[in-house]
Order: sequence, then structure tokens, then C-alpha cells
Amino acid sequence: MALNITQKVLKAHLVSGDLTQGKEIAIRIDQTLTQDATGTMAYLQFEAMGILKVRTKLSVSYVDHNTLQTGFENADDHRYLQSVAAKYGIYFSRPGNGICHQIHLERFGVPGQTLLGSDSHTPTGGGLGMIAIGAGGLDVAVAMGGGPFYLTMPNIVLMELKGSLKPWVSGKDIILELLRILSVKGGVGKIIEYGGEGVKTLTVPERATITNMGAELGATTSIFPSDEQTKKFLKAQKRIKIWRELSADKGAEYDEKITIDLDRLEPLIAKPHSPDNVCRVKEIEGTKVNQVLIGSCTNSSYRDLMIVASLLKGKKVHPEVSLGIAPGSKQVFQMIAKNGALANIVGAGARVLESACGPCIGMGQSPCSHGVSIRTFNRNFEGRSGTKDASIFLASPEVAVAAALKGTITDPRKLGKHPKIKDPDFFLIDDNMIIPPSKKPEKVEIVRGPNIAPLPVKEPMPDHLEGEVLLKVGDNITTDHIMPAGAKILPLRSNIPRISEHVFEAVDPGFPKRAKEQGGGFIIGGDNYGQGSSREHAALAPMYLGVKFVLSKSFARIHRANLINFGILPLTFSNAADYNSLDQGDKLEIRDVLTTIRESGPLEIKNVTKGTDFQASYDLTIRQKEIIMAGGLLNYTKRNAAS
Ligand code: MIC
Ligand code: SF4
Repeated sequence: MALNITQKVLKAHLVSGDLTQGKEIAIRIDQTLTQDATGTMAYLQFEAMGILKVRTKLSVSYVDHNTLQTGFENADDHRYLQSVAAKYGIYFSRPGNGICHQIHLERFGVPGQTLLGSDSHTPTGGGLGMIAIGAGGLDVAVAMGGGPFYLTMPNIVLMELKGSLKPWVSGKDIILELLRILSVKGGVGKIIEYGGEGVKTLTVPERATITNMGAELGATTSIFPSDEQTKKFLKAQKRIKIWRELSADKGAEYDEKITIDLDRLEPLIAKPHSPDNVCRVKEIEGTKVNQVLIGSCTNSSYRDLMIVASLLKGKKVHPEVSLGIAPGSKQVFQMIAKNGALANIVGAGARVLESACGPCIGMGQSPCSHGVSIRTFNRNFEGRSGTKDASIFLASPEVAVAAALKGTITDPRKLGKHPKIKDPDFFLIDDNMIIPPSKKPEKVEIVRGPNIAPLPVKEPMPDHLEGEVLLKVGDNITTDHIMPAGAKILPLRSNIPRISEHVFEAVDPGFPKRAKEQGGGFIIGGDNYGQGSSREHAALAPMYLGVKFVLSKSFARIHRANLINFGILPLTFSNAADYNSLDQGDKLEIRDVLTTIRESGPLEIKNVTKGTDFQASYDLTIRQKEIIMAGGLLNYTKRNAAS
């Protein structure tokens, strides 16, 4: 049978299931990655499993999120992560080495392998022909322990790229166009496989910009073929040995097909406050800009920064714009320093930042009040920048530089001739910031600072649930709404009691207090509840506050899995119209929860306040039911290990 690329990789890694769309499959994971903000929890969970060494082909622990050290917390966490990595056979990428996804692409990714990462932008690896999936830290911990990763077999969409991009149009515009067409929920339950003639014209870093932001579509992952471009990139990274060709068989079938004509694309931009709120740059030209930021795991490759440097050469940043630049990796940083491009950036008046996530996750560089900020990043959710009333726009490096020079949103085509940047024949290789695991792991002591609080435990699911609706929210609620990040809250990631005081902070600051006073309760959501990041804290902290179920119209994939992992029931309305009848403060009751779930019947929910009844569905696999009933994946894993 003719197979597409996705089927080939999944088939080679299949542990259970048969690739039937909508059915649960389990796959073997070759590589894992974690970053510090999700990593501390993942490693605490890994430690709790009592395994001596990771059982993957490769596991890497990156430090890139919590690098603004305004107190002891982050530095303590880094030290903990470094010691865990040394002890358990994990490579450690030191703070300053760059953003996990960029480095993983450069130094570790392998075509045809699987990668599971505790970060939603892990699909960046799809640019190299990997099946790279973002997940909660606990799923990654299980994979490090050699366990398979479970997912519902997605639909496979062929994204056919025709023609080639015009000057000033780049990979970012391709993914923005897709977001415009499909929206932030258009990719839920789908894997996007790229094909067609246009693919050949895109380099690996350009492909990685596209697969990276496939996360914003809600897609499980995105994948490109492994071809001559991949070979060239790996050769330039001195990793040619791991190259292998990967392409779809002639006649391979797909569940859906979308065609994009690259020749017809123009520079695009996503307006506040959603990555799918996309229009052509020329439609909003003239908007005054206060800040421009270039970096993040989406657009901070050598190609991106060289374009920026060439456009800034001999010019000055507009006096009313603050331009910040964070190279994606030490490799990129060192190369532009060495070839002089950095001098053009600095000379033009840019503020050069550390090679890390930085402003993308609100770690510094929050814009001014009512500020307009153009960023090459992937998310512009309200408040994520650290300034609630700021307007964040997402665009390519070309569009960002045009704004930095002109002081207003400007179609970059007005800048004249596009500086064609070629990727180098060889990148500068110096892995001194990557520390291999210890050769004497038994001698390594794990260092734990006071920021690391013990993991909260949850009791098994009771048979009778009652409580009140603690909060009712609308559609597309992000994990940034549920569990905000930023410079103040992110350092509390290893301390669930403390971080839980910030749950829903920007939506309803009274939430944590109310939840505690009520001894827990329920959350009502709209469509695509929990879109965005993979942070399991958006499930763990509500669990700690006693949230028993989230009832919504639909869920984003990773967040739904995280809720299950922490024993919170993800329920959907059997009849979406029942959403309208519920209000915050309504008292709800469900009886016989366990028996009903075991028998797969619909759950009858009684609205005690309104005197009405309605039904909720849950669509859980047998394994997921057991996890929920056990009170979460950790309890379930421990119980299974004991028996
Ligand atoms: C993000 O971009 O939102 C993050 C911060 O990288 C998250 C992970 C986290 O919250 O730690 C993600 O995308 O998964
Ligand atoms: Fe870091 Fe931003 Fe990428 Fe998340 S999206 S990994 S915060 S650079």
C-alpha cells in the first residue's frame, strides 16, 4: 500500500493501534526534549517513577524560558535540572545556549524519528522530517522512562505548495496564510504534511518556521519530507551521517488536501489578539509602532538574523521604536558576531538580548501602555507580553525590520531589493554549552533549592461530584489565560501551591480564593478550551485548587490530555445549547460518576440552582478512564508498576 510520510514514520514506531483515524494509537518515542519552565515538573515526575536512566535514544534538557534571574528561584531550578540531567543520562543545554526548538533542529533532530517535547512548539522538528509532538511534562516523563506516547490518530492533511515565494515573502507568510484559512482550531485532530513542488524551494529553517507555528493551528504536528534541502542543512551542521530520505509514496492517500500557491502570497501580519487574525500588511500600513522584537523559536535562525542585519546595515532604527533582537541559538549568535552582521544590528540602534525565549513569554521587554509591538513570534494572546492593553502583531523578520526603520507598519516591499541570504555551507559548530550526561551517575547528587515544592497528590475520583461553577468562560481560552506566564509567575513553575495563586489571574483575579473557599468546583468553557501552550500547570494548579471537571464545547489537544493526566474530567456538552443555561455560581451535582464512566453512558448533570438536568459526554479510551479514576497518570503508573 502506498504510504504518506506521516504513515511511514508512525508505522515504524507503532506500539499499539492501527492508524485508523479517530482511534487511539501508541507510538515509541526516540527522542525527548524539555525546557526549564515545564522541565522541573517533568523531572520531579520522572524521579517519582524510580527509573535509573532514560530509556530513549536521546533526551535533552534545555534552559531557555526562565532566564531572567530576579531572585534565587530560576537559578536554583537550573541547578536542579543540570544535576538531574547528569544523573539520568540526559544532555543539558545551558542557559544562554538558546531556544530548545532552534537548537534541537540544529544539533539533535533526526529525520524519520519521533520526538516528544514538553513544549507546544516541539513540532518545529517536523521541518527536518520528524514526527515531533508537544505534550505535557508527565507524558514526556513517561516517554523518558521508555513508555509509549498515546494519541488519537489524527486526520492527515496534504498541504500542497505550488510555485515559489516572491521576494519579501517568506515561510512566516505561508503559515500566516494557513492560519487565515484554517483558524486557531482548524488543525485540531490533524497532522499537516507538506508536499508539492514548492517544498523544494524552502530551506530547513524556513520549513521549521512553518511547522513551529502549526502549533497555532491546533495541529498535532506538521511534517516536511526529508530531501536534498534536509541533506544540505544536516551537512552544514556536520551531521550528514543521520540523513535519510523520506518522501510520500506515489499514490499515497490523504484525508484532506489544501493547495497554496506560493507565487500569489504577499507579506502578511496577524493582528491582536489571535494568531489567526491575519491580513495583508498593506491593509494596515501606517499604524504607528512603539516596539519591534525579532526572535523566538519561530523566526530567529541564521537566515532570519542575516536578513535583519542586511536591512539594518548603515541605517538607524526609528527614534520612537525600541528594537530588540534575541538570536535563537548560540550558534546563530556566534556566527553573526563573527561575520560582522551583529555590528550592523548594534550600529542601527537595536537592543541585543540573550539567546532565549525572553519577551515571547513575557520575560522582559513588555511594551508601553497601549503600545503597538510587531514581533516575529508565534503568539499574540492578550496580556502575554506583560502589558494587558498592548496590541501585539505577528509577522516575518522582513515586516518587522520595515516597521523598525519607518516607525509605522510598512509593506517591506517598499524597502527596495530583497537581500537574498544563503544558508552557509557550514554552520559554526561549538557545542560547549551542551553538557553530556555524567559517566559516573551514581556519584551525582540532585541539588534541590527551596523553590522546588513536593508534587501535589490527588485522591482517586469519587463517585459523587458536587460543587459550584467557579467560572464560566467563552471560546478559545488559552493556557495563558488559565495559568499565566511572564517574569513574575514563571519562576513559580516548580512550586504548585504558590503558582496556583495566579490561576485565571487576568480573567478573574478572585478565582483562586473562591476555589479554595468552595473546596473546589467546576469550570465551564466554550470552544477550543486550553489552546496554546503545553504547560501542564494549567491543569495541575486548577487540580490543586480542587477543580474536578471542565465542561466545555470542545478542547485543545494537549490541554485535554493534561487534564486527564491530572485526574480532571474533560467533559463536553452533549447538547452545545446547554452552555447558555449555565452561570457562574450554579450548584451542580453528578451521581454515580464511576459506574457511568465504566459503562460509557452519558453523565447526567443536575443543576441544583436552576432545577434542571442536562447531559455531558467524555469520549475517553479505556486507558484514559482508568487514569481519571485513579486520580491521574502518576497514580495510575505507580499502581500499575506495583501490580
Ligand atoms: C509558550 O510558548 O507558551 C511556552 C511558554 O513555550 C509553553 C510552555 C510553557 O508554558 O512552559 C508552550 O508553548 O508549551
Ligand atoms: Fe519559547 Fe516563545 Fe517558543 Fe514558547 S513560543 S518555546 S516561549 S520562544
